[in-house]
Amino acid sequence: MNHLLPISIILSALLLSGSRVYAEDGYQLWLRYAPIETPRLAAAYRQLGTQVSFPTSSETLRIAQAELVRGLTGMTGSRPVVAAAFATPTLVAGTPDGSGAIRQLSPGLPLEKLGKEGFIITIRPLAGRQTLVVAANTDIGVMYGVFRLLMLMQQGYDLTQANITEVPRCQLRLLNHWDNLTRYVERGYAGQSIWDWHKLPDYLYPRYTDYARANASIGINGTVLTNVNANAEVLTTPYLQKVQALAAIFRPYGIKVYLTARFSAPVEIGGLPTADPLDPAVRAWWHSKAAEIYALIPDFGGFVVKANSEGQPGPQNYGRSHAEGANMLAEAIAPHGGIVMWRAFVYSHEAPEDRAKQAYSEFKPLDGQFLPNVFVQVKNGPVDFQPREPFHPLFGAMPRTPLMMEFQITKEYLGFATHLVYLAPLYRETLGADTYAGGPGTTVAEIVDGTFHAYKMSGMAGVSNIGTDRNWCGSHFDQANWYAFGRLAWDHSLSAETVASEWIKATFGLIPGVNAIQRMMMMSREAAVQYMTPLGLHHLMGWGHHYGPAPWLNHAERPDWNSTYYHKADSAGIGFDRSPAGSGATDQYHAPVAARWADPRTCPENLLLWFHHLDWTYRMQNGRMLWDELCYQYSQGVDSVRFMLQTWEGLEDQIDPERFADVRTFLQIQLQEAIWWRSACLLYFQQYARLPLPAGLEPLTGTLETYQQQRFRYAPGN
Ligand code: GCW
Repeated sequence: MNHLLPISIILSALLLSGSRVYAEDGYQLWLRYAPIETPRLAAAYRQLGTQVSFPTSSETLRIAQAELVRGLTGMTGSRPVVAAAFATPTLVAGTPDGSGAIRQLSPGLPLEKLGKEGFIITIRPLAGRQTLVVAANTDIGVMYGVFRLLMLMQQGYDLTQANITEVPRCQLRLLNHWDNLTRYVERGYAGQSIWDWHKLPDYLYPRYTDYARANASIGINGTVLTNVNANAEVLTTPYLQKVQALAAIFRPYGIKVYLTARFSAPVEIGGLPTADPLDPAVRAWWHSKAAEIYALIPDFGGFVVKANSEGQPGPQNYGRSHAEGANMLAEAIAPHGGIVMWRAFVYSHEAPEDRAKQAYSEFKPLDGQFLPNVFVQVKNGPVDFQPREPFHPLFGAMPRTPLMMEFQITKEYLGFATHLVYLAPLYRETLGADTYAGGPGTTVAEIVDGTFHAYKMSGMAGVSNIGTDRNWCGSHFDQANWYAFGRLAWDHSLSAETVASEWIKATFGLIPGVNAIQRMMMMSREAAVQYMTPLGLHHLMGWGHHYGPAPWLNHAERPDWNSTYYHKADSAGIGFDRSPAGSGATDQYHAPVAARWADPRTCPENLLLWFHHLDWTYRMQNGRMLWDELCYQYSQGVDSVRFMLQTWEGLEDQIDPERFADVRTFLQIQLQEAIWWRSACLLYFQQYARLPLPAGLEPLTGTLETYQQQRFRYAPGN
C-alpha cells in the first residue's frame, strides 16, 4: 500500500490533538501551564488577564511580563492584554519606582518588609475595582512574584482572597554543579554537563535560558558552575570569557555565577613555585585574578573551595590553616563584593579519628578567625549525604562564622536516578533538628538562616542533579528534588507535604491522584533508608561508584572508605560506638543532645547504630530483638516500594502515557534493587548474627557469594 498514508494520518492526528501534540517528556518541568480544566477557575484567571498594567523598563521585567503572558495563555487559552498602564486594570505588577499604579497603592502595602527579593501578591481596590497586585521593591522581586502567582494558579488557588507576603529566609540559594570541564558530571545521573564549554562563548544553547528561568521560578539566585574537585583551567582567560557569556544570560534572572577555585591554581596556571597563602606573590596572583574576573563579570559571586579533602590541595600543604587559606581568597575578592564558601567536608588519610568527628575537630577551633565574607559550607550530616544522618555538629558550634548548608540533590547514595526518593523530608528533618545551641528549640534552620547567631550572611547550597537529559534530572520525580531544594532554601518552614503537592499539581495537573502521588513521595525517603541502611546504619554501598549494596567492602585504600569501618558487624553485634565509651562523637553536640544520643535507651532508634554497637539480641522498644528488627526494617522498605509501584499503576488513566511508562519502569527497577539491597545486606549480616529470618518474612533471594562477585565497572557518576 501507499507508504505515505501513515505519515498523513500521523500528521492529522497530531493537528487534531491540539495541546497533546507534544509528548510530555518532562522538559517543561513544573512550568507547564497546562490548560485549567475547571471552567470557573479558568474564567476567573482569564478575567485577570483583561487589562494588565505591567511596565517593563528592564530585561528582568520583560522576562517577568513574558512569563505572565505565557502562563496565562497556557492556562486559560486566551492571551492576556498587557500594556504599561490601563486606567482600570485587572492586574498590576511592578515596583513603586517603575509603576504608577504600584506607587499609588504603596502607602497601603508593606513594601518595607520585602527587602530586595520579597514580593506581595494581594487584592486592592484600584480605580473602582478589585485589582490583583504583584508588588516588590525591585524588578527581581516582581519576577519572583509573577512566578509565584503562576505557580498558585497551577494549584487552582482562589486569587480573590490573595494576601501573600513572601521574603526569602536565606540570602543565598545556590546550586552547586559538580560538572567537569570535560562535561562529565561527578555523581551525575542525568547525562552530560549542560555547560558545553567547547562551544561557549559563541554558541548559547536555549537550554541555558530555560535553566535560568526554572531556577528563578523557585528563587535560586546563584549557581556554582564547576566541580569542587576543581580544575584550575576554568580560571584562565578563555574560560572566564565562557563564564562571562553564561553570566550574561543568567543576570536578568537574578542569578549570579560562582566558580570553584583550585587552591593550587597559582602553580598550575600562574607559573608560581608555590600556592602558600602567606606568600606575597601568591596573594598578588589571586588579587589580579580577582580583578580580571570582575572586569569581565562585575557581579561575579565568588568561590567555593574544597581544600585538603580527598586529595584536593589546600593551605595545609604549606602548614597553614583553613582560615589562612580562606582569608587569602576572601581578601582578594572582598574589594569586588565577592564571597568565599570554604567547605568543611574534610577528613584526613592519616588521622585515625572517627571520620564523623573530623570536620568539627578541624573547624570549631577556627571560629572567629574567618574574614566577614567567608562562609564555612557544611554538609547536612557529619559523614556524607547518607540516606539518614544526624545533623552536623558544626551547626550551633560556630557562632562567629556564617555556616552555609550543603544538601545533595543528586542521589549519589539514594539509588541514583532510577529510585524514586523525594528528598524534602530529609532536608526538613535536618533543618528542623534541635541543636540546643541556645537551649531547647534552636533548630538547624535558625542557625543557617542567620537568625540565631545574627550572622551577616546566610545561605543554602544544593548539589545539582541537572544534566543534558531531556527531562533535566534523569527522572521525572527527581525534578521534585530540584524544586524542593529551591522552595526550602527560600522558605525552610514549608512542609515537605506542601512542597510535594505544589510540585505534583504543576507537573501532572489537578488530577484526582494528587494525594496518592503525594503519599508515594512522602513515604519514599523512609523506604530508601529502610531497604538500604535502616536503624542508623550508613555507608554500606558499592565501592567508588556507590551503586548497590556492599556491606562486605573491607579492602579500599583508606579504612574510612570501607563499609566495615561503619557497621562494625561481628559476632558480638553491630553498629559504630560513638558514645563517650567509643569515639565520643556524641560529645560534639550540645549537652542535652549529647546525653540523649549517648545512651542507647534514649537515642532515637532511627540513629541507633550510628551511635552504638549493640548485641544482635539487644531489645528494641517494640520488644523485638535487634536482628529481627533489622530484618523487619529491610522488609518494610521493600514493601513500601511495592506499594509505591502499585499506587502508580493505579494512576495510568490520569497520567500521560510517556511519563506514566517511564515512572513505572523506574519503579520496577527500584523494586528489584530494593530486593537486592535487602537480600545482600541481610545475608551478609546473618553470618555474624547466626540467627534465622523471623517467621513470616519473605525469604532472602540469591547467595551472598554471587552478590559479592558482582562488578559494576561502568556504573555512572564515578
Ligand atoms: O560524597 C562524596 C563524593 C565525591 C565528592 C565528595 C565531596 C565532589 O563521593 O564524589 O566529591 O563527596 O563532597 O567533596
